[in-house]
Amino acid sequence: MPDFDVFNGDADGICALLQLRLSEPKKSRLVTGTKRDIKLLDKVDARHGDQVTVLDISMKKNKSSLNRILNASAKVLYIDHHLAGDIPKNNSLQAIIDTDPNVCTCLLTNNFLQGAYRKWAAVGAYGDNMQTGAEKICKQENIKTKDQIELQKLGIAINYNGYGASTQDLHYHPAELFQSLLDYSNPLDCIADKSSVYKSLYDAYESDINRTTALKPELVSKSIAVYMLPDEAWARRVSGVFGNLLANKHPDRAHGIVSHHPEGGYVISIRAPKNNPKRAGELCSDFPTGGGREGAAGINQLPENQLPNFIIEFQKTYP
Ligand SMILES: [Mn+2]
Repeated sequence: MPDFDVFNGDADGICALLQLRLSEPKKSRLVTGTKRDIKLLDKVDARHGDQVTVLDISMKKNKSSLNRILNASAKVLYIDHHLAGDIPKNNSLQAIIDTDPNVCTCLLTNNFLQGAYRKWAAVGAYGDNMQTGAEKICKQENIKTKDQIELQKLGIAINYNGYGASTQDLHYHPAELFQSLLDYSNPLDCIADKSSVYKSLYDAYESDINRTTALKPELVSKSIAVYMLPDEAWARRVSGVFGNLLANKHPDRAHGIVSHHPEGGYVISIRAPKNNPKRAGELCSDFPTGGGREGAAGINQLPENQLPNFIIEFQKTYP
């Protein structure tokens, strides 16, 4: 049976796996989902001798399944930048975990592969809103400014595709998107190819993000802003990239994006201030279905009556 490649359906997860599978091509079983679908190891039924590669999902949130997989004598390569909790001591586990707010899974994978596919690492880092890391790579690669902007747009478009309540909300299933991007060892070739997914994805992103310009914050101060999005699929798709856009525009402010969960309650996206990326993960982890990292976090389904309480905690976190 083929091995398992388990990856977050956002730009960071997809571009980390692109680097690995361009370096070591293999037909694997792809296990992924929307950006918020992170308990992916529950879906992996690995046996003795299987290789399981896990990218860009919290080890803490997948701990029991990870132990089950290790107990089945499968080998695991785990690369991630979310909260991990205690890392199991097991010779079959190779864990590369770094929760530094300026590091993402693509940058860790780039180091692991000694820069084998730096441009794809830059795309994923841009997608995860890690400009500093992405720009460093572009410098090493002597990438022209014009191309750098294109790599950033590709990263944003792939990241945008990951957001939605279910994979039906997405333009492309993340596994399908990964497969079609795997045709390009150089992302600039994907950008230049008029028949690639890039153009249609970027057009969709632009049309969704343009609709946010009419939105006014529900709550705004020097230190925070909260936006409520309408109960529509475009709003669910755009919530994460809209948060990144606001974070870049107002780097001293923390941002909360509230969108509607189709089954009731709210989906919350939090961006810590870009100039002090701290405490977003802690804040969201205090609520059931919440989690994330220092700079960016979220709650998958916040009960309606919990919203006022959440806003109070948000204000306390970023006074
Ligand atoms: Mn990531």
